[in-house]
Amino acid sequence: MKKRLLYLGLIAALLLGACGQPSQATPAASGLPADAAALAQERGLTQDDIYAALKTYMPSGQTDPFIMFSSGGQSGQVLVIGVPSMRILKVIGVFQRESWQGYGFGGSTDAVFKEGYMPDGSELAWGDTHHPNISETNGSYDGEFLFINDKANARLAVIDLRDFETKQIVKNPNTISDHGGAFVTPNTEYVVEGPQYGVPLGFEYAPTDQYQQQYRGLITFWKFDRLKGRVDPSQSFQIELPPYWQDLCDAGKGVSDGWFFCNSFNTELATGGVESGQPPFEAGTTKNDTDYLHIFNWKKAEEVFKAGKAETLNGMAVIKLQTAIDEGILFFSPEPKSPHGADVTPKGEFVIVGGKLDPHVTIYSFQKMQAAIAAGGLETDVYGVPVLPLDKVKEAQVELGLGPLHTVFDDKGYAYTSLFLDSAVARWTLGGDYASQHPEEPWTLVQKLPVQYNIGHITAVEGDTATPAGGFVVALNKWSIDRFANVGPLMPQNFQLVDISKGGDQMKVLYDMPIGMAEPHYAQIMKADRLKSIQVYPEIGWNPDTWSVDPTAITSEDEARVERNGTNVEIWMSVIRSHYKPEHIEINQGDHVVWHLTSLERTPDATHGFALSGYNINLSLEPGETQTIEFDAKQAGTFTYYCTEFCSALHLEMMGYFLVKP
Ligand code: CUK
Ligand code: CUA
Repeated sequence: MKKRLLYLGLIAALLLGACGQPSQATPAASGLPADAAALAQERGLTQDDIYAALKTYMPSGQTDPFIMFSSGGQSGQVLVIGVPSMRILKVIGVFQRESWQGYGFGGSTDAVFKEGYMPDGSELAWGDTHHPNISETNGSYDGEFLFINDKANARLAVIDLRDFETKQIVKNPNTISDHGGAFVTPNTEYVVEGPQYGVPLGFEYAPTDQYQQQYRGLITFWKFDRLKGRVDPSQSFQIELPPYWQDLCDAGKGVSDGWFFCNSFNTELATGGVESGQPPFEAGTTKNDTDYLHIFNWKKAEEVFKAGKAETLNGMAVIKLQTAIDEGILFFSPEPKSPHGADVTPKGEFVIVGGKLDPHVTIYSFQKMQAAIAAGGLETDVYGVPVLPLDKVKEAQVELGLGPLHTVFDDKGYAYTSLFLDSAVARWTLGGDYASQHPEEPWTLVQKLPVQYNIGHITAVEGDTATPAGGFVVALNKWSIDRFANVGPLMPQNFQLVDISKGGDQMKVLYDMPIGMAEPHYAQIMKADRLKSIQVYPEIGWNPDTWSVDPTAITSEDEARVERNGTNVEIWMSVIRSHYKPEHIEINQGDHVVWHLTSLERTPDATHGFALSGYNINLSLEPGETQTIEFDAKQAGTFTYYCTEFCSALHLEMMGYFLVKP
């Protein structure tokens, strides 16, 4: 009994604490059922567990204050997750077809998907998404668009956050894999696709013994046309780079706006070949003590491109390496042991680089870079790129632990770095202007919080912008091992929500969220009130691709009809609870079919599906949406079409016959 009272008191105290204002907490605290305390006791929940539960629980009907956009890794998707409840809100098909969204199964999104095929038209049906980036205005998320790269095939996708649909995929014509994308400049002038593995430009054939002469790195600045909501390849440009493996990138902002930074590895120019007695890549690429931080003046590159000093290769403007050197676009600076990550601090004055085999993060000063460039007299690498000496540009090095990878920031002057080998989140203090924000010494480690296990990226609420919001960090852990029920040898990843609301060494793990589809790399967390998404399409007949009323749409059931012109059959179909009109379509085998479907619904969430069995067609028709499918009726027989969304009590009756006469 005594124990029970203790628990009750504890929960009440926690509730009061969690709500801040004791006077406002009365309904929950005073009416707390005794069985809650009994439950806590029965389950053996600790004080920390109860605190974590109260921090993350979202009562039914309440929505999360933050939205996380996570890459879906090799599933080619984007995951949308509410924070702090860690509930999945949506899975967006990007580089793979997503039947639940009707993405890539017959409607206008087929064209989006096909845009991303190889230059010769070969199909690419999957992708490896790494880094989602929300569009920014003045260095802060504006909630309008989301971009993500496909590492596997060097592609970039544009998602419109009005309806959370993928609107565009561009295939990079001059490289075959990418990594340091998709990173936006502070006003989303460009979406940058950094490279990864060196290949000859245009991924033409060249033997690996020609590596130094013929292989190259390449960074792409895709121009974003915000009005059209699309990338404009004709206004985009690339910069040829030495064939080091450029890795993670970040855009300068604030004082460093106009500049761009990428870490790299393999300055050894290793080409592998373990099977013929060469050192394997893992050894060959880690011989040198340093690799090169790549420092780009992208405003200068833009000027050079606009002045016509770029060459055209496979339809893309490429600023050649020598031009980049001559024009002062590209500089290097040494980075310690197997660097990873390049993260710009909120005001833009420092770049932080991790080191997979170095226990430090290295902090580069943008101001010192500028001074070193201005001073001149720089040595160059073997390709002639000027190298800024590390001791001239280094602001500090902080020893954090083993395997520092990525760094994000909060509103209290702390930085948070993922430690892969240590399986920990390091909280440390920034110096410079940030020093006044926290009581601790600048540039010192404050806390190492164990996470489970092997954290890759780390993300914080608006933690990579000019205006970090603090509150939470999410550790994107690669291994989960023993954290969840055994679902076989392919185990989930583990997202761990971490409370960073209190200063000093008081970070705490709050919640484990299994990710059961692939390996997310990066995620961004945005304040939910920045979203301007729509609930229903603005007008009946809306084409989500053109973002306007489609000329083929109908506005009432009276206009539903079938017209035949020779062997061409055109169908105008209305869709509303709970019937299609027409319900019979009778055609001849071999006819060419153009089928327009319009949802006449105006009620939020009154979505209908349209599955045409045997023809590999499935649409999702959201309220007001119009879609057109086009195909040849090759198979004769009796086919059914039906609604795949449980839209009403008579949803099962929402069907029709597609009769194809032999
Ligand atoms: S990389 Cu995955 S942990 Cu692709 Cu951003 Cu560093
Ligand atoms: Cu419409 Cu089910």
